[in-house]
Amino acid sequence: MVSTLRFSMTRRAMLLASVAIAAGSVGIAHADGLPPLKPKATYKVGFAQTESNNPWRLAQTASMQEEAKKLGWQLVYTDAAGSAAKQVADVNSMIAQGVDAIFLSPREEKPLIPAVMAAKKAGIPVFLIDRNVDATLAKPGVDYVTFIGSDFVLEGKQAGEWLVKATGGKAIILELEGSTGSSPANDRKKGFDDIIAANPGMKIVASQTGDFARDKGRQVAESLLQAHPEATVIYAHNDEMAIGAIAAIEAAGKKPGKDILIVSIDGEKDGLQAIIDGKMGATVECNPRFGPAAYAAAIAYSKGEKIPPTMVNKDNFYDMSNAAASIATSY
Ligand code: GYE
Repeated sequence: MVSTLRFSMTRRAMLLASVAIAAGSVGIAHADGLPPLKPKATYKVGFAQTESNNPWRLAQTASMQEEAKKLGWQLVYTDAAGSAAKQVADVNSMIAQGVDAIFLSPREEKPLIPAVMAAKKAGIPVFLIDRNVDATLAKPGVDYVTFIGSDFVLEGKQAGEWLVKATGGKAIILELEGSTGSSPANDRKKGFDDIIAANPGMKIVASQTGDFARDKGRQVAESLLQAHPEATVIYAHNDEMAIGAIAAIEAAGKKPGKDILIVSIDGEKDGLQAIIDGKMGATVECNPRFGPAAYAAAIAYSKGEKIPPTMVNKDNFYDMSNAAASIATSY
């Protein structure tokens, strides 16, 4: 009995030691069940993009491609063209092609869970960049390596805080939401709503998705402005929809930036130009240039370095005071 116990403890210790050795050579997170990334001179990696219909996406893709080229890595690039179902199929095709690692910008929080799990099952580490998945269904450090991106709740808060100052706490707000079910749309709404809820003189009278797209933003803003002629503010979850809203305000015979204040998120070139032109009040930066951070995380992971479960980008805030100075480096 005693010897059996001693034997099983010894075996357990040996097992633990072998796991520790394996973890040491392929990454500490491997011990938690994540697939390893073997140290190699060069890699074939996948980047599953959500869509390519705005400057933010194009800048993100360019950054991923440029950095892969610099490192001499092969990049398998896919564009889901705005379809979560196609993005799942894109990830499955990367798995079939035997990529070493997958960089995924999940279009929506829930529908991409099967893709994350399929890659894990196939032994391919996944790095989520820019957008997140539902935290109750998949976990960083367990199902995927890490999430690299902005703090979207904070972005929404910053937009709200700017608005409180700019309006003296009095506003009738129309909200243009991003793609339904996406982490930036969920979190930008949450952060903003929290600030508005704490300010009794501010009210969101309508909130509808413009799918992060310029023309959809214009159309939705047009109908919301008709339904709520008393509105004084438009909060857009990204600059593209804000630019669309500016067109809708002008078409309604009103002055953007005066009759209706606009605050948004991203910091794309057209957004900064709208600030310079006095049509938009402010935009919270959300940096799309993920290439350097994404591949650096993969390299660190391959060396067995401990990767934090979330890696938050440091973002800027743009208003009249710095928009002109920042436009040259924008996208
Ligand atoms: O703000 C928007 C893009 O996922 C953070 O998606 C990103 C958002 C970005 O289409 O412009």
